[in-house]
Amino acid sequence: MINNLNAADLPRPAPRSSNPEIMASEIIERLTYRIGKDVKVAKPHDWLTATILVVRDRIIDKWMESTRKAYANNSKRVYYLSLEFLIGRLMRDAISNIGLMHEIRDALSSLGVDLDVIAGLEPDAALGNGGLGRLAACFMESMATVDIPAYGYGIRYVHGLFRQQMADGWQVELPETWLAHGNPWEFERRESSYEVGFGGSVETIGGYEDPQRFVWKPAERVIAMAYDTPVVGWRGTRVNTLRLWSAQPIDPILLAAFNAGDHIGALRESNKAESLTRVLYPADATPAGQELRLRQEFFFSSASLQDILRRHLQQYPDFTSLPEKVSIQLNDTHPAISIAEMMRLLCDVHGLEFEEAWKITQGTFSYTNHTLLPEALESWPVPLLERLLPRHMQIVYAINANTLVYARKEKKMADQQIRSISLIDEGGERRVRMGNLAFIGSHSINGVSALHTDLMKETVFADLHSLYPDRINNKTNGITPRRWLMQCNPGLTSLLREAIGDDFLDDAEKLTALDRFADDAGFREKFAEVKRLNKVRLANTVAQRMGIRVDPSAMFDIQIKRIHEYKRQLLNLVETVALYDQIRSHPELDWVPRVKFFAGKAAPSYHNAKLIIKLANDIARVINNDPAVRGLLKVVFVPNYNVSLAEIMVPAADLSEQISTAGMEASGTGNMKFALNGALTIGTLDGANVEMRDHVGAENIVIFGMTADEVAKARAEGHNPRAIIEGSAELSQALSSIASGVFSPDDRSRFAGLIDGIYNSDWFMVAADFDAYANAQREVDAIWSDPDSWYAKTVRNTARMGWFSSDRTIRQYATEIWRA
Ligand code: F55
Repeated sequence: MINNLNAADLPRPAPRSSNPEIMASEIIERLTYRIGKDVKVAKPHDWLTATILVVRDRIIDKWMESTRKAYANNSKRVYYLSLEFLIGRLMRDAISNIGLMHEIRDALSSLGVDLDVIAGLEPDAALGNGGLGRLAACFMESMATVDIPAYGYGIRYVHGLFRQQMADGWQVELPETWLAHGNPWEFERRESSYEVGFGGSVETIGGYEDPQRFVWKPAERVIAMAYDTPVVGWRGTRVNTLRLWSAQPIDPILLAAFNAGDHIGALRESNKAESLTRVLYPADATPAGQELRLRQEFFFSSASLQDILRRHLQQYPDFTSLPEKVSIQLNDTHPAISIAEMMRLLCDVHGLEFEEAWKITQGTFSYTNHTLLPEALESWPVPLLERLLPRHMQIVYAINANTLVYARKEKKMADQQIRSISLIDEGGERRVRMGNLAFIGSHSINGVSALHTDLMKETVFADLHSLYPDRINNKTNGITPRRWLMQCNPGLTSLLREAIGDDFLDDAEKLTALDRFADDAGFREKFAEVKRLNKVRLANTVAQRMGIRVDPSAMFDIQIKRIHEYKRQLLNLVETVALYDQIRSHPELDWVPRVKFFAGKAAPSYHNAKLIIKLANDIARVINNDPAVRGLLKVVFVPNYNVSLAEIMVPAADLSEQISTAGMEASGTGNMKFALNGALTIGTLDGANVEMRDHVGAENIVIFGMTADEVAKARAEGHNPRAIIEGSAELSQALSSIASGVFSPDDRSRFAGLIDGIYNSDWFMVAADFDAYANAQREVDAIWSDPDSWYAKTVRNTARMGWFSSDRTIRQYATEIWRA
């Protein structure tokens, strides 16, 4: 064995060449010897695989170097635990970050292959639902970019987020199969396997005299096997690892049963194990609450922690240094059971005392909250936890006892506060509150925008905040400018380089140099031309996929995100109907031609969200076919929204719709992508919109509607939507036409329930904000009608959005939370 040599003395492969000719011959080599095909019979997918293998080689050298460096320097390691990583495609990102775009393109074209064509065949890794999962993907790229030794831990779902198809305007979910052609990015690590248990009982050893020890005897066990994907930072500075766990049976087949003729029964256990990591839960706000989901959460938490502790012990004598050398960031509460699992591993497996283990646990963990919606806060029934994770339930009780004693005795908290900070929700069926567990077990709890963080302190975590006033802090979200500017918008990137040089490529905040070009008519014209070409590209995509023709000279007004009542696609649709009515009643006015684009998936069990999709399609059919509209308004619902579609739609937007009910969108990140790419935002004072206004300037964003305080007040005091509706002729007409079936002649009452919700409670303030929104839209029209003013504003948006780079966010996590 030679692995006991010094790193410097190890035999190494020759460095990979970046010469296009050599890379071309390597691609042929991979095609022949790895895929087993010659050039004549190779399919486009084979070219893609061969190219990825050649790109991957160039990353591996840097990958190993990064791993060695972290070890040699005794650097602190950051672990990002997330049940979701919404990555999208990897190849373009990787090629561009290692700076080989031209070379690979040339290598391929010398072989008669078009890089763009094969890049388009790469499936999206859609291992996430929406913003939370996409944030994890941006963070992975930024952590590599700012040179932080980091690992992402998650689940290697066989099926990512479902594909969305339209059947007569209704969403239909189809299984997604991203691994169908194999996954050339990943490395299976059979040696990194861990056992994860479920069920069974807890045995107590020792007692009065000896220190008491607990041993969990699980009834079921599965193997967690690691798959590693390299994540390259900008300019290839550092390559980190995304480690995704796959569940494997301990016995692939029960031979005794098989031999006894029970061929199905022999596979039952094996199938059960594998089903653990088969599919991503498709809900992005309401936790599924099924046992399988809790199993997924514990499975990946336990495997990750075992891996983390093993790596630590390889390098350090014991766990006293854990908080100094390891930071574990919990992406929402989905991995919160890790707190109890860490305590179990430290106490039961490694023999630490409870108090000592608790200090280490708290010093190591930090938790990010992504939502305040009460229905989104995870909690698990006590009986379920007791049955599936009996030892963890004991640990939860022990943590709770310590916390409540401290709160009552030292902090003199009253019953009401004690009830709210308790890990156990006693109202009704007893449940364990995962948010409280994550909070109490962490030294840092952060929100994802300034407003959201303030609301965390005032609402769900008010009592925990008064108990631990130093813990809550803000880390406003960001997006990676590599994917969300340089790759998705090469036209704009070139123009920016021409205008302000290359500094912004390494530091997005250098985009401020563009500010002065807002007043330069020549520049604005070029900026507008880039936008036009991006709109043509989207128009072509829509023509090709849906057979709908849209005019690229119209304003492209885009709302793309998960479908949710709080995100208020319905407000946008109602306003669309009102505008449609206006255009027909006032044909003599100068209406600004618009195309309203929508895209997004609804959770399969979210009835109203699915109805909203159907409404969008019903409205589109009527408006797009009405000659009285004279093409001034078009509505397009683009199916199967995913990262790759976003990469086409974001650069093509003139207007970005960020219109959630104030106080309900924790941050939003799509808002940032659009503004960076030169769209004007119409939005509420919600989430990160508030900080976007501060950065781009109030004159460069169109803000409307109630504030979070006003929403809270209206809800508390009860507002009267009926009176509001009666007071607005446009709104009443739009609502009654939808409710009466103008857009659904085949089922006139289809939308009656949806509209009743506005009349009867208007929880999401659709009626309350309607007039303000409609007026804001006419203000947008006025700006559009003066192109100089429009493009001056949109240029300033691009110039001033650099702060929203996820590099800045990650640096703040690193200095203020991880101290890495
Ligand atoms: C997924 C699963 C469950 Cl069980 C609950 C929530 C989710 C989820 O996808 N949440 C989510 O995407 N939250 C979003 O996080 C973004 C990143 O912080 C925010 O920008 C956005 O406001 C928030 O809704």
